[in-house]
Formats: sequence, structure tokens, C-alpha cells
Amino acid sequence: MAIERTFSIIKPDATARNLTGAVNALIEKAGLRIVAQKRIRMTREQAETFYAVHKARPFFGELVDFMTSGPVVVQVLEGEGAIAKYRDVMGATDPSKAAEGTIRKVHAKSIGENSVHGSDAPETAAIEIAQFFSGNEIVG
Ligand code: FUP
Repeated sequence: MAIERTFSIIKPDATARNLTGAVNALIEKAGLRIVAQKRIRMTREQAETFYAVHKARPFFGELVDFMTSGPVVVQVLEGEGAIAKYRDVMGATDPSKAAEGTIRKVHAKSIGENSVHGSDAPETAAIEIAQFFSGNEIVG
């Protein structure tokens, strides 16, 4: 399988509970490498752009409020089949449906406050990485 890069966010519910290291430990245990990482406070504009695909959904306003409510850690993860692998490591969107040992099963609070984001396809990974990182900030 090819080496890929995926985009990850450790969300405000996780940073608020001081779980950045705990989440990173699960990422690294799965064999993914954190090749870029920074802690930021998203602006509303950044969050609205990032989740534009969900603009018409009833939860969009709450989602933007939540993502701008505290610090997040944005990351680029690298590894074999990184996009699908990280989706497996994260677990289902709704933590009550997530598999044992996944980040969301272990740490997430609810379907909205679900601790992490990971890209769902190569095209979205490239767009999401480019929204938050310039090339020289990613060191593989
Ligand atoms: P995922 O790819 O697992 O992050 O899930 P989605 O792209 O379907 O959803 C993106 C985010 O929207 C979720 F992480 C949280 C939020 N969401 C809700 O708040 N309620 C929902 O019913 C579905 C998603």
C-alpha cells in the first residue's frame, strides 16, 4: 500500500481535557507518524470553510460554535494507507457506535464533541492539509 498523508484535528473537547498526548499515543501506536502539528484557535471563517460541505445540515451552526470554542491541534499524519488507517483509529463518528480501543470510543463525549477529525479521501486530505499548513511546515 502507498504512503499517504491525512489531515487530523484534535478537537476542543479533547484539548480541554488535556488529552493531546493521549490521542497522539494512539496515533503513533497505530504506526502513523505525526509529520506536522500546531495548536491554534480556529476562527469562525476557518471553521466555516473547513466544514463547508456540511453547511446545509441542521448541526452546522453548533459544529462551528464548538470548533471555535477552544484550542485545537491540527496535524498531518503520514503512513501506509494513512487515510483509511486513521479513520479506523478514530472509530465511528458517534462514540456509542465506535469500536473498542478507538480514539472516539475511549475519549469522545458525544457525536458532536467527538475528539478528533480525520480526512475521508485523498482529495479532501490534500485540500484540508493545504488549508492549515504550508509545504515547509510538513517534515516527513
Ligand atoms: P466524520 O467524518 O466521522 O468526522 O463525520 P462527518 O463528516 O459525518 O461529520 C463531521 C462532524 O459533524 C462530526 F465530527 C461532528 C458533526 N456532526 C454532528 O454534530 N452531528 C451529526 O449528526 C453528524 C455530524
